[in-house]
Amino acid sequence: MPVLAAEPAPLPFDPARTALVIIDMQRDFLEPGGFGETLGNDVSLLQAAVEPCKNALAAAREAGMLIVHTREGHRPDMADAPPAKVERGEPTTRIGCAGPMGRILIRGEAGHDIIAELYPIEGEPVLDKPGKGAFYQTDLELMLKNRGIDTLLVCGVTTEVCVHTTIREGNDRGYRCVALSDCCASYFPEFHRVGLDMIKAQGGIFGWVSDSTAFIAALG
Ligand code: C5J
Repeated sequence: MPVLAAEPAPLPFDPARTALVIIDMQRDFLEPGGFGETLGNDVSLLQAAVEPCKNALAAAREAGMLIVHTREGHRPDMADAPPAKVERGEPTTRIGCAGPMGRILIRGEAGHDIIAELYPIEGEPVLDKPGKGAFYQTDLELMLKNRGIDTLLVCGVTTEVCVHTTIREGNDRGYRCVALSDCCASYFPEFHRVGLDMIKAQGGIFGWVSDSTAFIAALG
């Protein structure tokens, strides 16, 4: 069985029981001119994760692993958007408002879609999630159960929000969850660094941290 070099300890994993989960690599978060940049963020910080993610995705495809893509967003009628989520932030840049690439975080809008570099191919499920975690109000757990998955390699943005929430949710459900550090990113480098430290602290309190190079090397 391949062994993934990881912290706090190496992790043996069976590729047939491991899923690559790519969180919210959406145009609005990553592209210049998108919603993230409109809020004053430096999107180049997120762009740094694209190439490593591309490499991990290619290796996972080659290995025949389950690959799941997620998108954060809501129905156009916003019936699934909790008022407590919608009412935050400046009134003109809230969920559902007109943004540079369509309505912000609304399904079907250009900015809600996944960036071209990591676009899903046929057979790769795309989960639309209304929350930060990929398990909340989605059929992710059912998909993983049906495939006998026990390990999740998690990539995407942002490290401290949707990646973290997904890893915490997965850990509580009994999955071995690994953040691939160079495939994740944050608008706040300090949050990225500390977010990864938090996962692997105390003997791996809710997961492991590895990177794309170690993953590709483990697959041989
Ligand atoms: C994600 C967010 N994807 N930061 N969303 O992390 O609101």
